[in-house]
Amino acid sequence: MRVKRVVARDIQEAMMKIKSELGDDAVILHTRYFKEGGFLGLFRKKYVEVTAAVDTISNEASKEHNLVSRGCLEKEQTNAENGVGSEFTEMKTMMQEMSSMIENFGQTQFSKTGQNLYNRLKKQGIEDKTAQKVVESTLEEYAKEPFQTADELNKKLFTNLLKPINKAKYVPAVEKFNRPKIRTFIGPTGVGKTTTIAKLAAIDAVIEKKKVAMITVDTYRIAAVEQLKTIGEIMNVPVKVIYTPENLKECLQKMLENDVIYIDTAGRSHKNTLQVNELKSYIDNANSDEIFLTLSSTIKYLDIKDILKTYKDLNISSLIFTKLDETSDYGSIYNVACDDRYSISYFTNGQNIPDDIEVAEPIKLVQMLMKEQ
Ligand SMILES: Nc1nc2c(ncn2[C@@H]2O[C@H](COP(=O)(O)OP(=O)(O)OP(=O)(O)O)[C@@H](O)[C@H]2O)c(=O)[nH]1
Ligand SMILES: [Mg+2]
Repeated sequence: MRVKRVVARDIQEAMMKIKSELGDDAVILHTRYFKEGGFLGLFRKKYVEVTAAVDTISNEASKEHNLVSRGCLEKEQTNAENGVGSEFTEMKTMMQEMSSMIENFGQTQFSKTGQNLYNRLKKQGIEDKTAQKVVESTLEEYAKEPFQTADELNKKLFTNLLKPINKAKYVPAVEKFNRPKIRTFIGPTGVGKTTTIAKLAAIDAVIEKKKVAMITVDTYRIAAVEQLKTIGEIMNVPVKVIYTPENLKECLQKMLENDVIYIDTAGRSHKNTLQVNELKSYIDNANSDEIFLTLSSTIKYLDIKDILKTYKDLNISSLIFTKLDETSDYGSIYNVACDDRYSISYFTNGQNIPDDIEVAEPIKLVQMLMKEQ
């Protein structure tokens, strides 16, 4: 096969050139119009570039498809696609394979079982790559030793879902002998920071009989101070209100007799850098043992990623996911758990204090993911 590329002022001139170079049997492979030359973008000339080929093996076949004499671009392309020799057929097959590869790029082709598993994980909002890996390892195990029942398949899926998130298990900070453990809660507005503090403080104070105190630096809303004071009164736990970061440091030094101190902060939009910086100055003065970034499980994964980026310099110890009772898609939590940088400490699943909170065991997350809806 001989291939030739010519550039001309118009299609007729191009055809003439092709004909004289490759003869009557040439087949047009590609046509492109472009502009060139001129001055400051003006007076640019229009050209046509034609790529053609002649099949040196099957000239007989190519004669039937002589395109040059027709001078019609559309027909030329169709005939080129129909092919005039084995090389053209081969080329066409390759092109088809390539375009299907491009279409399926990033998505492995699974068997029917694999596809069902994959769809199930995607429906939960699990990221593409992760879902593929989990399904691949489940299918590999199936290939070695085919499972007999759906139950067995589910068990394998369970183990493979658990593997990447085992690292997300939270290890609480060790209790101090001579000074209180300080636990600070930050996060976007309305996610349930104050309610979560109330739950944990109640467990510590009422069930574990620890000496607990609460501090709020959320003085932007009167209701926020009132909210924590009311909770404190019910649980018989003292509540301090702090107005400046320096004030926080002094206050903490006077509270050394406590076992645990909970610090509540104002909800901050991750899009407001000023607010996040102000929060940072409180954190710098708190010398916290644990900083919990509280997130609602109803937040979209894309937004969660944004929030994590904004809070990345705040020395987060662990994440808390609230309002699990308000969603049935746990994929975003799973995606975060797959990220080595984060551990997850608690899940909350309702408004009841202190009942609706549990330690975020990775196994619980997989159980929720696997629950048929
Ligand atoms: N369904 C459900 N509601 C919850 C949960 N946790 C908190 N809430 C509710 O969410 C609302 C906001 O809770 P708060 O604790 O005030 O949230 P916050 O993050 O302190 O809010 P700001 O201080 O305004 O940023 C309240 O109505 C809570 O009862 C949960 O796990 N499930
Ligand atoms: Mg609050």
